[in-house]
Amino acid sequence: MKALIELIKGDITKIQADAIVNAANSSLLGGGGVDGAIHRAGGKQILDECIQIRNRQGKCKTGEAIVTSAGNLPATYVIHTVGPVWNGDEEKGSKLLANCYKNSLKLAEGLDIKKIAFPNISTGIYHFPKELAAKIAINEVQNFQTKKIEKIIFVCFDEENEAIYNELLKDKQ
Ligand code: AR6
Repeated sequence: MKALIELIKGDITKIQADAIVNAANSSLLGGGGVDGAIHRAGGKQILDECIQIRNRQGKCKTGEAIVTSAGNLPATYVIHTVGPVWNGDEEKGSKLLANCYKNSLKLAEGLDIKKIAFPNISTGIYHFPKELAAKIAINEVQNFQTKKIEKIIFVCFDEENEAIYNELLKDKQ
């Protein structure tokens, strides 16, 4: 089965979904951008769980994902994944970004999640080119075979990403 794809413009902390994905950094201790917004809106519970995970298994490597509860957010879980910092190496960066989506979806599948929302990972502070990032995100989500996930939402915060996703998804569904 393949999940339905939806595009929303807005703030991912407001999304009612079983899981929202966070574009974190490997420290798992929070930061700016969507990471800052999620920790601010979700409260201390999320950071406490991130610290416990860090103490157990160390930092989160680029492309990998871990899960916490969602504190005060309307979602049930937050899946934290670490996108690549853009350094011009398209091949390596693309693989790592694809891993973020793959590993987040695998985690979600294991948690019986029906609805999951993604931000545009790496396209802010990490400066990954937006169009390339969108192509990778859509490709991974469309190729993901699932028994559980019914809907995958791309939450675009900025107009540029929204326009890119709109254009790329136009002919697809
Ligand atoms: N809801 C949805 N999307 C958002 C929100 C929001 N509330 N706020 C920003 N975005 P970024 P990165 C979009 O910078 O590039 C942090 O410090 C934003 O417009 O949040 O993966 C982490 O701790 C952009 O399209 O994440 C890391 O150190 C997208 O989210 C580093 O930034 C990703 O932008 C990660 O950088």
